[in-house]
Amino acid sequence: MKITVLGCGALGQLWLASLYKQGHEVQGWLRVPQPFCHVNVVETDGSVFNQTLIANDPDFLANSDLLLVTLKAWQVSGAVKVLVGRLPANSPILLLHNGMGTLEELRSIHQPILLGVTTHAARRDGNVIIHVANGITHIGPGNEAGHHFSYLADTLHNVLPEIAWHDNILPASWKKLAVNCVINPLTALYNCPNGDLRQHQNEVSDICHEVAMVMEREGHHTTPEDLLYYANQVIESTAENISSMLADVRVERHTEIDYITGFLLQRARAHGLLLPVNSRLYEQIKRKENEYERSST
Ligand code: KPL
Repeated sequence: MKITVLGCGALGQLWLASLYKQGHEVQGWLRVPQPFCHVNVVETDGSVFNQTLIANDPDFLANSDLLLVTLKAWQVSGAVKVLVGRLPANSPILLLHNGMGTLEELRSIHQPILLGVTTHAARRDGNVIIHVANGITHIGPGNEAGHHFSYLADTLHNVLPEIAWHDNILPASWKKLAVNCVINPLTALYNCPNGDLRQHQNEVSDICHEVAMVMEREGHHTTPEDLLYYANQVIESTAENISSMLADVRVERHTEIDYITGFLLQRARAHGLLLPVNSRLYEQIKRKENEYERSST
């Protein structure tokens, strides 16, 4: 396949390297246009992929079979809207990011959209991307036109396993949202690795209670206990990790809070629910973000 990867951060480079190794034709797409992108990935087995690949080639984009979007949630809809008219009409766009809400922002787009959530962990260390842990990527249709692309699961599974196709991706997206609502703001506020949240079980449990209330109203059956069990599993399996939100805060970058806790609060409001614990966390992260964003302008 011919695939353009939009966003060449940790996850983007991991996909570029994996696709290239499986013989797919790939290019990167960067916001600041440049003809090449450097991909430097250390795999989980220690092997290194270090190649310069083409980037921002409009002809390649116009013939791409897939646009894989690995940007941060808040960058997605703006960037996709700019590129969508330059893709073949039936080529799907696969969104892989933390949080939810981008589908609503892209509602006017008729291009097939797929949504994915992943538990692969990759982080930047200087100029190198470390593939920290293998995981599962759940993908499924994000709009009506996206329903015909289940075959992609097999193709992508051969590239970066595991891939699971879901005719309804929303339950998997909500489960991941629940974990991000717990781990991301708490680690950013306590400035700690994920594993330290073992010491903050009351807050972890309160967040899960509130998320479960919203999920039930959204029609996804769950219980606070299920979410707490799952969140604690992820806290254990990623104990050494620095969450993406803490990483953003440390380098004073815009965070994904509006698409994580912010999305949860928006859905809660639509159901007339008040979420005091998540509202407080949202305010605290926004205050932090505003402080450094204001001082940099
Ligand atoms: O997705 C993550 C993130 O850091 O954004 C978790 C699951 C919390 C792992 O760190």
